[in-house]
Amino acid sequence: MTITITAFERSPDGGRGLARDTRVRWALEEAGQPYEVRLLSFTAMKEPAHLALQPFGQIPTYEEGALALFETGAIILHIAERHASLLPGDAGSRARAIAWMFAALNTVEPPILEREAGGYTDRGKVWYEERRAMLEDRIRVRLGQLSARLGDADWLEAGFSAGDLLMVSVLLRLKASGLLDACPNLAAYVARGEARPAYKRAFAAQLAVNAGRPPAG
Ligand code: GTB
Repeated sequence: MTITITAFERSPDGGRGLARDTRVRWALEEAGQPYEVRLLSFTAMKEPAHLALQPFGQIPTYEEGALALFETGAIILHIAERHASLLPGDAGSRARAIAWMFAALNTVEPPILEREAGGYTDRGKVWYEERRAMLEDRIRVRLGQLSARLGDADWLEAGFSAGDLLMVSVLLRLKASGLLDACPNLAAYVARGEARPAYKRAFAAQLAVNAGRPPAG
């Protein structure tokens, strides 16, 4: 059955792989699952046809026959549940990998998103620097905790899973910030994720859409 995802027609990041279709592309590549992409303008994302798939007018979405999904966590869990390369078979290990998926999205990503969003919306406000410093402290705390847990392991549990896929995707958003430098094992963890052939294919596919085009916005 054909799988179709949606992505920005022109990503604001100019193809740096930060838009969330990249994580879905990565999961599909790990699963060896071919997929098609429907590119959307910002206008089309807010039109009824897309809102029927994604109530918040965002990308990515996932369509597979009669099934339409939104939210990258749900999409990646759906893919992972069907592919052993993304979730272990043993029930306990599987539950642990899913816990890391939630940890990436609910515990690690929020302050990272807040910092990033503030960079667009809050610059020039009198409290901007103070808030940014506070958010960076929160990020440092989470990175320190994650770094302590990862230690010198390659992945968060016994082998690579959808939990690592989401955690690396979240940490990638910090690459340009320098915040990962304090935790060399996390920087190496991110590099290990980026070195996976499936990630490289996903990154190249989104870059092919955006290369040579100026960032939107
Ligand atoms: N919780 C949802 C999910 O995980 O699926 C969040 C989806 C989401 O944030 N989608 C963003 C979107 O559609 C694109 S990925 N935004 C448009 C809108 O809300 O109107 C977030 C994103 C966008 C751009 C960059 N960038 O250019 O660096 C990075 C990340």
